[in-house]
Amino acid sequence: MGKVLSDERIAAYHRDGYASPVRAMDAATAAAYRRRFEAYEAANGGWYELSKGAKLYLLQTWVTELVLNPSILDAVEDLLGPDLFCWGTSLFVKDAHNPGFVSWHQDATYWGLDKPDVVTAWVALSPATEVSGCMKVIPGSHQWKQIAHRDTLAKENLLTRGQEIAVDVNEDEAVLMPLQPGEASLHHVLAAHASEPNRSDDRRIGVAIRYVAPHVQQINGDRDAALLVRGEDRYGHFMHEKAPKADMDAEAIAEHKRILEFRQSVLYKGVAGQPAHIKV
Ligand SMILES: O=C(O)CCC(=O)C(=O)O
Repeated sequence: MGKVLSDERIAAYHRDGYASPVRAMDAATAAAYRRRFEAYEAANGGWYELSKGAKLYLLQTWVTELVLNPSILDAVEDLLGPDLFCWGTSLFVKDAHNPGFVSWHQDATYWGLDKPDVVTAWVALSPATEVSGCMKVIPGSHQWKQIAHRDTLAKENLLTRGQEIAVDVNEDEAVLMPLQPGEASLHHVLAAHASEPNRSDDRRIGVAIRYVAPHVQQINGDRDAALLVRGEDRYGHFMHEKAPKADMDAEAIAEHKRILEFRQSVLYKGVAGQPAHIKV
């Protein structure tokens, strides 16, 4: 038995490349995070503007609290071990009846990380259902290793480059990962996943948190940065980030800007054009 995942669930994650659902917080707490997200969004020109703020956990304490959520960290520790960095966060918001979708892809494709010991916790702040376009995954696809992707830069695609996996994915094999507010799914950095548009009357709001084991290294740039969220760093591969003392604290804004400029140079290496959504 792990800290929160049973041996069976841990074995299933290693076999299938995902574990879902995992309870991260109760529904009332998730609703409170949704209110904080929507208040910040209202003050900052909509979620689209916000999505440019990858690594929002360096600016907004509600996101910092999410990345430090003990239940999420316990579950990720069961998969990656006791030492954990948060390497990035990304907001995935699909408004009601919005055509936004996510093409089939493997996260590892452009991240430049040299080992697959990277887990995403995707935390639902509103219902993520088949109708609202929850994530779907191909079980076992993390065993495919890295597959080539093509950049579509498609307008309605929420991904950085509109990237899609350059092989036919058999939709019949796909498994949905529906989540209630306060639940999270966990997926492997090589798992092929996607999601359909939101056909529901509510928004589908998710915060994707990327956790990395400290022995992983950035190989697309000289250095990378991450926030140590549990345990120790025995490797020194990442510059240590600082959590914000308060929302939009001046020191945090300066640090966030410096780190994002570097991060974009990694994510957009070799791509022409600059799609709006930075998915890390
Ligand atoms: O929110 C979605 O539908 C897709 C999220 C995703 O691709 C990810 O978290 O890696």
